[in-house]
Amino acid sequence: MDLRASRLVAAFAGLIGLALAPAAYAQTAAPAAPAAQAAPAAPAARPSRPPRYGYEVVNVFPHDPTAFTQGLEFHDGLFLESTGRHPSSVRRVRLEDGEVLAKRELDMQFFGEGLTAVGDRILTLTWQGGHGFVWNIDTLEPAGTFSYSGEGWGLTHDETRVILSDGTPTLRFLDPDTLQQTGSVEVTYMGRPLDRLNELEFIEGEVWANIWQTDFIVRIDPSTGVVTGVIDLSGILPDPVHNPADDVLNGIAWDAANKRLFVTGKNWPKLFEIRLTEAR
Ligand SMILES: [Ca+2]
Repeated sequence: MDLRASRLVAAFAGLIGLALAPAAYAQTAAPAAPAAQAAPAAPAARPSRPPRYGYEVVNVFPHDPTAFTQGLEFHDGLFLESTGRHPSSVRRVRLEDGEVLAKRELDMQFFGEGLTAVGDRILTLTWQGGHGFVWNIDTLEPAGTFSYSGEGWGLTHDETRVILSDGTPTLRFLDPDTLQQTGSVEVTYMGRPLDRLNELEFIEGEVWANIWQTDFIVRIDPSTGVVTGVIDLSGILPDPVHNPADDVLNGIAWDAANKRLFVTGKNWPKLFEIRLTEAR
């Protein structure tokens, strides 16, 4: 998916921008009531605009600038990271200096995508073809495969479910043992379906998702799919990137024990610990 048109950036930015401009919001008109009807129907409630957050950089760490980051998680003091393109890989990465401590490469036919760690297993996706891989979390030895329909983009998990994004507005829920789909939810922003949900992270009851090719992360209520907040990370990477359409924000990791939030991007030379600033 690194080859798609960057015009999609403008599409999402436009969607967010539209929501910021009340006059431009096109409400669906309620059907006109017959003239004889005494009590007019109440106007349809407009979905409220979710709060928008900024950020502060707390720490900056090195990140492999050749890592086309697809999935990122914090586990037991280090990062687990999956990368795309060819060869794709799954990695164990030291926080402090970005050193790749261990790496396994996928067969050249696969384009790596999202990652999540469940118990002693790492699960990773591939973009097209429905091939999922299971890895030993300590050794990165291959430990199995699984399959799914459609595309694979992002992965995370809550207490009982693996959560998968596929580029559409749908988040799928999988059984963590069988990796079979058990349900799904459609993600909406102000009542409209929101697609291009990419890297995921489950944080304190919410699913956070990078919107592909944008500087936005959305906060999703997984029970309803409603976007309850938008984080604007514009300007976080001061360095120039080789290819602005491809080298985009992607990678969210949450250190639950210490409540630290990390973000990076594809081929970014830096990884950031950030904290959110007040909603605007
Ligand atoms: Ca993640």
